[in-house]
Amino acid sequence: MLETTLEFVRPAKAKPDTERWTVAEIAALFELPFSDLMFRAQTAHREHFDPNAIQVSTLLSIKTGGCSEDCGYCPQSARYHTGVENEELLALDDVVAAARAAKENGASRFCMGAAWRGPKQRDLEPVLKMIEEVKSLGLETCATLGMLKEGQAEQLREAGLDYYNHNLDTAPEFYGEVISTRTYQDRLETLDRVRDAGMYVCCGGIVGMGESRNQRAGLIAQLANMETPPESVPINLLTQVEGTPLHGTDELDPFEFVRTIAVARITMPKSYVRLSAGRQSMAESLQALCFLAGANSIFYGEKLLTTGNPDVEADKALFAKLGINMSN
Ligand code: SAM
Ligand code: DTB
Ligand code: SF4
Repeated sequence: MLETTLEFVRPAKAKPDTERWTVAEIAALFELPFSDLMFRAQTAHREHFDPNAIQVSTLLSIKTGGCSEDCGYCPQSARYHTGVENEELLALDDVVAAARAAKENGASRFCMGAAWRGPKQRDLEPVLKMIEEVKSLGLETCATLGMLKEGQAEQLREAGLDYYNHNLDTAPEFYGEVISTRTYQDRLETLDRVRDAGMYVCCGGIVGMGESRNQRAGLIAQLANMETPPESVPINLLTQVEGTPLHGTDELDPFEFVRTIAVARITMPKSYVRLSAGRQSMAESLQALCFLAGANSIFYGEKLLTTGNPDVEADKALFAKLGINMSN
């Protein structure tokens, strides 16, 4: 059974106590002088990765808007008036065409996102077909469809899904301020299902939602203390969308965002840390600091799900300036 303390919600499979990061230890990393923190992050990064290689994933919203959930940051919730319309599931041909274009632009992974609480069986069938087709193009496949019920992860795996994205979003004690329609434990259960089915886990969160530094440390602790930390850790900066409850939240100091990336890198040295939402509003210099802090993955392509992302030409130019290669 899942055990809950205020500070740490124990997943079914957590690291043994002796190997666990405490929230206090992680908070102490956040407190380091910036240069010392960056040095530690660089050292960890270079032990496990080519520091000049970045993995690129392209995202496509296969089912946009009209979501039943109340995630306070999300423009796709049907509860908020954000101008995002409730659309039908995309047709297979459109998804394949987008995946082909992503591959031509140099993406190695294609992520399909759906604004669902979780897939119903009749929703899953067409998505399985999409996964098969995208996989057959020679791309890695990723999907983010919400909570999975028993047996669904296995079906996704069978269809050729490599990664499943499901975020914890924030620390356990801040979570209730942001979402009420699903619990932290619900999320951990889906993550266990993904793991048990043999897929790679993509799991991270959002910062800049008004959480404290200690709560940012709490999110990182949850991720780093999984028995096997997620292979891919997206760190999203809240993209504030008018009409959502979190619109108008105080902006996070950019150095605090860089610190969060560095702390994720140090505590999860073998994971890909993805500089995710929020890149469009970041200067190139800030993105470069994030790469120095150990971010080695991005979303690549003009759109995330409903909001903007830098265009491919701008990213290619930035990579050329920094001597960064796109890795597989
Ligand atoms: N509906 C599914 C779910 O919630 O699991 C999948 C899609 S959902 C949009 C995927 C993730 O996108 C969320 O868990 C959240 O971390 C991130 N996200 C959504 N809106 C965001 C925003 N405005 N800014 C930053 N990240 C956001
Ligand atoms: C993740 O952690 N970030 C991506 C992906 N996983 C699915 C989504 C970001 C969404 C930003 C808001 C939008 O475009 O709707
Ligand atoms: Fe729905 Fe996912 Fe948005 Fe939450 S984050 S409202 S579950 S689409």
